[in-house]
Amino acid sequence: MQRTLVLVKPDGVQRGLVGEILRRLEQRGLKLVGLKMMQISNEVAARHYAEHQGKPFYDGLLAFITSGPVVAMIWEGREAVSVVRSLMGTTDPLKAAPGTIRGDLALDLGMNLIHGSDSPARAETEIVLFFSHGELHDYDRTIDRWIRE
Ligand code: D4T
Repeated sequence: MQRTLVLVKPDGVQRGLVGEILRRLEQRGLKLVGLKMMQISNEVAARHYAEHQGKPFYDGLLAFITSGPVVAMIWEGREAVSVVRSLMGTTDPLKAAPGTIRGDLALDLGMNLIHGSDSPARAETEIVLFFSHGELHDYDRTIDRWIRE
């Protein structure tokens, strides 16, 4: 079973889209194993977006992600990383397909509502960056027998 980090970014919180985004992930059958509202520190933001350091949009990206509270979540399921990425839509909402979170709810690359880990290896790093072990929940869902064959 795979786990992935999802962030509802500050624009999603401000626009009241936390419930809508959570609903889409939940209804797909993914299992929520961690959830919290938090303000991302400059240090965590810099580690999270280290791959973008030096790019023209880096400073704006850090200012944006630390500008207000986010909702951080860990979702579990088969192929959870790619399932979440496909539900999110492509990075630029203008190019994101209708039916995806970004394709239905966003318009701007710098305000693209949601983050999802982009590989299983990244997911493992990001989960540890955002959550302590005690904040993650192992539990059985009776409904899983109707989601997984
Ligand atoms: P995140 O990491 O936020 O989930 O987005 P993606 O995984 O979909 O895309 P990314 O890492 O390539 O970009 C990170 C973040 O930077 C913003 N961005 C990106 C931007 O403002 N201008 C740009 O030109 C690019 C490429 C949007 C998402």
